[in-house]
Amino acid sequence: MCLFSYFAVLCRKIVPFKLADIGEGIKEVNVKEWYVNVGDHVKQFDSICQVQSDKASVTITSRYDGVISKLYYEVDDVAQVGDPLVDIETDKDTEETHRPDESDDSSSSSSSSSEDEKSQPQVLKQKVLATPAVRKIAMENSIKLSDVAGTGKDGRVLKEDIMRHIQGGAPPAATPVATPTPVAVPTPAAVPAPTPARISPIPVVPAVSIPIGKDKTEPIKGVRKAMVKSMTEANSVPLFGYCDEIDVTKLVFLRESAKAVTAATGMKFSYMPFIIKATSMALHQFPILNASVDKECENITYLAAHNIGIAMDTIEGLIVPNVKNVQSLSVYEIAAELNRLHALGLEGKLSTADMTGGTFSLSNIGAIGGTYAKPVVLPPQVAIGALGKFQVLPRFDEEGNVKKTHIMNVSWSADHRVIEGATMARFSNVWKAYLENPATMTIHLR
Ligand code: CAO
Repeated sequence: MCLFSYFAVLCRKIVPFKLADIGEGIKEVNVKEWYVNVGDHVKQFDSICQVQSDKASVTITSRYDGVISKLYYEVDDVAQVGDPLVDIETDKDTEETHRPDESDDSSSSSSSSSEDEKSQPQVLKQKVLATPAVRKIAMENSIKLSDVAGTGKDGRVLKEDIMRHIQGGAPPAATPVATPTPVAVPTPAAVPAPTPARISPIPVVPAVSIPIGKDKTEPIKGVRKAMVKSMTEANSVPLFGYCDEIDVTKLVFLRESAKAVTAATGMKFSYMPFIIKATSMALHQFPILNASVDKECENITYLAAHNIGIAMDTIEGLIVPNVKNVQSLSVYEIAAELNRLHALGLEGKLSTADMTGGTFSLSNIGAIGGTYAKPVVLPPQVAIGALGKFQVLPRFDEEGNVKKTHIMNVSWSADHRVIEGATMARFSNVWKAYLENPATMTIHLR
């Protein structure tokens, strides 16, 4: 060994790089994806790995320059806060320049895709970009990710790309990413004549690979483990259920116009932004439904912000991010925020802030199918609504003639310890009135 390398070895030190406290009382996380391998050189702020807690997905970034000498976990393993994630062989200089305001723990950043892409080390840029969930689908279907045309940011392979690959389709032309920029409203003549809403086909879900004739037991992890906890807690709440049918014919036509107006931005404009806004407007009259109760149900807090949680079906399981301060947002702003949450949710990249602080929830199970449901309130919230699918059905008009109508069913559940059935029914009537005559929502516009 030459004198220089001998000296270099002497100066190097192996530092166990620990998983820092992520906050929100999170004690453990699932390791979702490694961005480094043993032998890789990392710099401060380079991404080390992606971890998933029951609240959010977080990118762990390095605090040192050095060489990775050990990974403590495999993908899908559970890592405890405070335990080492990796060993990094650092040199003395690096150690002295590391971020001064932190202990020896790892640093974490709530992920936003753009930040992630910037901070990912060179090794990541050379491989096919995809979330672990997408990799799993590819593996289960014996598909090489490099054979799939990725339509996500920087060529990231999305779930839709895999599905399309399975079905043998070509990738669609690139669509611009939705941003909440103001839209030039076209003249009435430019808006195409309204047509009835189209219900999207149910996507093909790839089969979970279970060997034929053999049982398979696996640990419940990540988002599904969080569901075990939250639903067990929810089960202690006595629920009151209330259902109704809403004539959404006018809303269907309004949505078509909104879609036409915003089509140029590439933003998806579903029924949800109107439904979310109508919920907030009805909550104004029933603040007890936008409230939280303490564990023993001794106190109720009426909440100022209408942070409406939206149940989202993702490959990792059910998540409920929330649109914050709906009371101050326009329908357009709600649509933009919903687009952002939906995109991040499908990528498993929602931040802790997006996932916490919800005050009331909606579950659009009708996007998948069905009419009525039995939603479960998410404590400490006190109410939730489930929406059925929009259906074209015959109904009678005021003269007794049969007319073609768009119908959506709603199923409310409320914490019956603090919410009376009559309150839920009155709230539902106000909400229904807004949705059946969406023009009435505009009289509250500022
Ligand atoms: N009936 C008919 N069509 C519906 C619909 C409904 N209830 N809800 C949505 N659609 C339509 C949309 O309008 C859209 O149509 P276009 O392509 O013409 O624009 C299409 O279906 C796709 O909508 P979307 O699902 O992408 O968007 P969304 O804003 O309506 O819903 C979300 C977003 C996240 C709520 C939904 O995708 C989802 O995940 N729903 C499932 C929720 C769930 O699992 N609940 C159960 C919780 S308890 O386990």
